[in-house]
Amino acid sequence: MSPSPAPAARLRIAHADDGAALIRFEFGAPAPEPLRVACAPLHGPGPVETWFAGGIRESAETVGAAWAHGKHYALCAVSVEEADGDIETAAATAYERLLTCVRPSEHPYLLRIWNYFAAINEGEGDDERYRRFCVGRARAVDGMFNDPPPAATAIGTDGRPNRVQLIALCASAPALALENPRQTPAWRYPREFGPVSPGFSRGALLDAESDSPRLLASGTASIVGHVSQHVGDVGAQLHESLANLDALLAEGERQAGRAFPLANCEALRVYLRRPGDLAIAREAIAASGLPTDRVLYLRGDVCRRELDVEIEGAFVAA
Ligand code: 3EB
Repeated sequence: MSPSPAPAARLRIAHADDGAALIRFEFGAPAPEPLRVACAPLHGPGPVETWFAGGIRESAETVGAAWAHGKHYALCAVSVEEADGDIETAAATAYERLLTCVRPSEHPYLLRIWNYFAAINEGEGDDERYRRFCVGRARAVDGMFNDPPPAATAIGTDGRPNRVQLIALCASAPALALENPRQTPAWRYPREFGPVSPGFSRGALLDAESDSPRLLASGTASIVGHVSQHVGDVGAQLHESLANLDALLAEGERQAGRAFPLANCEALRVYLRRPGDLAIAREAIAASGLPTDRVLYLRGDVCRRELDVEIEGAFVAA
């Protein structure tokens, strides 16, 4: 008797174009579509990253919003124009709309959110746009959002300030939120990093009870405790970010009872502040044991101005 095929994973990520995807990220020049991200691709398997979640029961896209519902997972993407560069209000409006869409739906749990907007480091001190964004987000979210917060990324895109863009992976059941033993939880960052602490977890463990758990790593930078490391040295920053990723994967293994080896990376994004750092970054990634053909290098600004690189990715259990 031939063995029965393994049950299909609830989620699968590929760098190929396909209309059947739940989420189809497209990276490139600024454009108003809700899933078009204005981070220029620098190197990698292509400008499109697709997340599959089985059959799509319903999907729609309109001005400033897109959604798609599968069985276990859903996409909700919301873009809001910044009136006169007011990122705080735009962030609050975007999060209000996101929660209005998601909470009464069949997929009320936010597992992972990508936050994109231009000129993230513009403004000084508490006026920095990233810090204003954090204030707007904190103002708009509900109690469920922080208990615990989703895994996330916040990256500065190319172009001039015009809109804030949220792309959220939602689900019918919660994920297991992960923290990183090498890093202070972001919600406990001290006051020096802004008036409100950022609301995100370091990672999310999906389908932990199934045959194919997945670990989604949040945007991971060269931060140990709450302190930025290796300022001015992008190679050392990437090395430290990879050490943080290793620690997160080990934490996932502790919680899931399944290993998440670097070789099982399904997709990794490397955001570089300076395109000229590409060669150094590729060298560090090649030495890490990550599958280099699944790594997409993008131009993007880390929300801490002193840092030059951030990584995020998805890992399948061994
Ligand atoms: C950090 O560790 C880097 O504000 O949603 C990473 C992931 C970062 C998400 C967010 C910020 C966010 O603090 C920055």
